[in-house]
Amino acid sequence: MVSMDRGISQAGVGRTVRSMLRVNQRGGFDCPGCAWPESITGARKPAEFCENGAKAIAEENTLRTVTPEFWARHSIEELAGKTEYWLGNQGRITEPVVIREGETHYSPISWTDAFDLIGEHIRATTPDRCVFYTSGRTANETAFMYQLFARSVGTNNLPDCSNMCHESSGSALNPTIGIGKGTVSLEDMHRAELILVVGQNPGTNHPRMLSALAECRENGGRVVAVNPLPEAGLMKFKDPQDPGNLLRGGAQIADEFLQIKVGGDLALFQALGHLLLEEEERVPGSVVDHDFIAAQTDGFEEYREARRRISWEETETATGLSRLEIARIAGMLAKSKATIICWALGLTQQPHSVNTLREIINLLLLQGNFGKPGAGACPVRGHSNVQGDRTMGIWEKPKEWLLEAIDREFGISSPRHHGVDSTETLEAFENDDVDVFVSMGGNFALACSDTEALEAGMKRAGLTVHISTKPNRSHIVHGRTSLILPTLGRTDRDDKHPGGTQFLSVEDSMSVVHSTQGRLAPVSEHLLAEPVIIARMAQATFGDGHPVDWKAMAEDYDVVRDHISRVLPGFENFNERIRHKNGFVLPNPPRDTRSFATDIGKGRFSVSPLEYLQAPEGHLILQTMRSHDQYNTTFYGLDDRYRGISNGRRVVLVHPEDLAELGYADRDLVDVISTFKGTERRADKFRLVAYPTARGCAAAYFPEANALVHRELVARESNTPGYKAMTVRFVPHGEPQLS
Ligand SMILES: Nc1nc2c(c(=O)[nH]1)N[C@H]1C(S)=C(S)[C@@H](COP(=O)(O)OP(=O)(O)OC[C@H]3O[C@@H](n4cnc5c(=O)[nH]c(N)nc54)[C@H](O)[C@@H]3O)O[C@H]1N2
Ligand SMILES: Nc1nc2c(c(=O)[nH]1)N[C@H]1C(S)=C(S)[C@@H](COP(=O)(O)OP(=O)(O)OC[C@H]3O[C@@H](n4cnc5c(=O)[nH]c(N)nc54)[C@H](O)[C@@H]3O)O[C@H]1N2
Ligand SMILES: [Mo]
Repeated sequence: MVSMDRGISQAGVGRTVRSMLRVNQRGGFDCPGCAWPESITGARKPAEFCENGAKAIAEENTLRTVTPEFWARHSIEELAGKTEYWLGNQGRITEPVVIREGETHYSPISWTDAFDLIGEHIRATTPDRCVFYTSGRTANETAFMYQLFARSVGTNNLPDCSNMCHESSGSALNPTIGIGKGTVSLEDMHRAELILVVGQNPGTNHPRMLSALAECRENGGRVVAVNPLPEAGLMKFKDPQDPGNLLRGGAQIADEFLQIKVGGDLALFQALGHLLLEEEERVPGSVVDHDFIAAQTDGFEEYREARRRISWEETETATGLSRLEIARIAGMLAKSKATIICWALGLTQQPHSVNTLREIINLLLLQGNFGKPGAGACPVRGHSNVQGDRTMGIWEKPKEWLLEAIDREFGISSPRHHGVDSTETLEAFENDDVDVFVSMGGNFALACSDTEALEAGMKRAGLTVHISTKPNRSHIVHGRTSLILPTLGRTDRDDKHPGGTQFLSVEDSMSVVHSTQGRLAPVSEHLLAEPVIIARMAQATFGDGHPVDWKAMAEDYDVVRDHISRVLPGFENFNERIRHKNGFVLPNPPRDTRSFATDIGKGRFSVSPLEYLQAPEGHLILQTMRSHDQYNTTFYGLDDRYRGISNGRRVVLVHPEDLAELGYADRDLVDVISTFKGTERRADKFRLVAYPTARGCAAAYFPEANALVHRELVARESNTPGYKAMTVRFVPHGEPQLS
């Protein structure tokens, strides 16, 4: 198996097997691969992980190290020419290092000096010029301390990867159903009559979800995939847990596949709403859940009125689908008494994303698909604790109740004005408004839009601090002074505390909070745990006499959890309940009681105008996506097995007929130009690949194509970058073809 091989070559046999057996087990560690839940009721398989989770773990377990000698050997100038794949492959960083203005190399620094340097920089500027970024791997206790640190400094500048990911989901769900999270459990997935998987590639990004879909189908449920690409994991699935299945060549997961145009989903869901209402008129009482609508929702009449008429011509243009295809899915919806709609980034990264997601909520409300078995909304989250980080208060737009609760608990005065999100952080870098940038994990330089402008701005910032496990591009395009602080990962033992070995907790995509504990010996004795790093940054910044007892929290994470239990609703008796073998489930009004904690106390239908993406003559709509061999900006290899692409990432997938119309052929080398508001961005040397994507659309990989994303191309309301909404054209690349 690819993944075992990778583990063994990076980490050695014993280390690999030891860690694999503890993934997602009770008392083990949470797989850092994705936020898909484990069963809390049924049995867990001996190996509760997938090939890609195994790769993520192997990546972290590596015995390769990046020592001070590495930094002495390679100048920044040299490292700037290396690929991200090369950088990540060098291994785990072993000691804190620093680079100061005018220097060419990072060099070692003691932890104490590093923290003092951070304290000096923070004290020398104003809070609004400090930015605290978080990547979604950060555990709950860490996230809670981190936001407390930022607010103690005096800022809500807490951008996170969620801003670039599922922010649109939160923006759509909070006002309509009163919670920014999904409303289903894993058991609901198994019991659904119909599951729509929209804008998602679970075969690569959430492989364990395929088992849940397979179980749904075994129980008689049906699955519909909506995607511009015929994603292999959905169309044909090989369960790595079942060798027999593997040999037989896999099962088909999706009963129906709608090959939608990029950005056409709003039109699709409006048309489905129209057809369901039409069916209800034909056979009253057959489709619409009138009792539920009357008792629990608001705005139905306006919605019904708005959906009464539809232009089929425009719907077909927007979606690239035929009326017949859409009617077939409407028929399946009408019959289903328990429907789940799942979605991921295919729906969150376009200008009209928030409205698209509101249409999904309309459909679910229409049939009463909340708070009953096998039904609900299921935004499938990305990073393993991205949902938990927001629960813990990593939010640039905090609610007043949260700040009040923090202030009451700790005796500080949290700032009330909102902070910057990730896109605004990019703007702040550009405008020279950042003096201190602290990055709790992640790789902001590559993850965000407008790569060139961002990198240039980042280099002008006063101090950048990267709390990281492995080298990445953000370390190379660093601020005038820069620190890399190496930390423990999920699988590492965290036992250098007076109170003994510590554990942390995470929240999965279905609001289950459970513990995670690494057990492997860290690759270096110099690594510090993330909570310890935060505490020491705070101590160095505020000195003695700060009302928050940072030291107590760093020494014993139970102290952090006690604070959380008094600040955050749903975390009462946190320390007791987290020690329960399955953890605990956070309250979720739509799921638990069919109720909606919106400002009007009801679920809200909404009406949005039709909107879709249109490319002018000679242009295509470009989406960016992940390959099978990548974890965001970390690459395990250069192949994309399910899509049949090997040894290259600078590719653009285009429908063969579009290629022909544009005057290109498969394998031509081009430069890609994106256009937005009269400006152009260019990325050179991409290989065209004839591929059966929807007509008029193209697909390239994140992050290679991020240089093409204009920073103002964002989803309205959520400000999530329009990573799946670019207008592009090609020009032949001048140079001779690569072999
Ligand atoms: N192995 C692995 N696992 C991961 C990650 C990883 O990089 N590697 N990343 C993690 C993270 S942070 C996240 S957020 C998730 C991401 O999980 P996904 O959302 O599955 O990630 P993407 O690769 O961006 O895939 C988006 C899918 O949406 C489709 N799509 C694009 N545009 C549209 C559209 O307009 N309409 C529709 N209907 N579909 C569209 C694309 O064809 C693609 O199948 O995965 C998490 N899990
Ligand atoms: N074009 C385009 N751009 C995108 C997207 C897209 O679909 N298209 N997706 C967006 C999405 S969904 C996301 S979530 C973001 C991802 O953005 P980020 O979360 O910022 O990026 P990652 O690549 O996940 O971060 C990888 C780095 O995290 C560090 N790391 C790994 N494990 C640990 C740990 O345990 N602790 C610490 N402290 N550090 C650790 C390593 O140093 C590694 O280099 O990118 C966004 N950007
Ligand atoms: Mo994500």
